[in-house]
Amino acid sequence: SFRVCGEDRIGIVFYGDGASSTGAWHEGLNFAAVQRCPMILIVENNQWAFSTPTSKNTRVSSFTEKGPGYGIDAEAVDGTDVLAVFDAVRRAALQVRSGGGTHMIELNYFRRKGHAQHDPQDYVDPAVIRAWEKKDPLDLYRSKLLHNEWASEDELVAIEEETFEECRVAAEAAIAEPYPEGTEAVTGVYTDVPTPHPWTRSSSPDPTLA
Ligand SMILES: Cc1ncc(C[n+]2csc(CCOP(=O)(O)OP(=O)(O)O)c2C)c(N)n1
Repeated sequence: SFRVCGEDRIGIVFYGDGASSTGAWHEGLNFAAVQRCPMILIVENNQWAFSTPTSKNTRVSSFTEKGPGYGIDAEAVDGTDVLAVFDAVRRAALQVRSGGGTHMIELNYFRRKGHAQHDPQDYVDPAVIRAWEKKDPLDLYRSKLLHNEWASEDELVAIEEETFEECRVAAEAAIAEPYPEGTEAVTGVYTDVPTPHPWTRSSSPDPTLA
């Protein structure tokens, strides 16, 4: 839609390793490639698709192998290294902006929490979770900033406090807002097709009309 609207913008889509095994993903990828969508696909390879390990999710050894089959360039990067991720995304963005079409980046790391709050992650070896604690991307980046004297402890604490406060205010504002109307969910999805209302069933269908 950015291209249709003549906007000089690119899209960045994040999805899980598990999501890349769904049919819709493959159709979407082909469509994006054929349309040369100005888009970066970022697959978060955190080694688990909910409770399914990567070994039972795919036969490829790297999720980057899925890109070339659709004509999409792909590269893998250490997802715990903030600067490496920044560099890969910056290069991909330059390529996409110069008309190179859709690009894929695989971030390799580990999901240290459950799939969602309801998931206690009891199918993962606790020793593995503990081992990955040492590779927390934010902790590693913080250490790098201090080690290279790119920032002082005081500056980092000030940034953390400011960010925490910004998030707290934003969260409170969001919680205080009224729920949107259901019909708003599809507003702006289509440009020239009137949105059918209601877009979901509000009552059970009449079986005599089936
Ligand atoms: C279309 C669809 N199919 C199946 C599911 C069921 N499902 C919920 S979570 C999940 C795995 C998601 O794995 P991943 O994308 O790697 O996310 P992560 O576990 O890393 O959060 C699946 C298959 C779903 N939510 N939607």
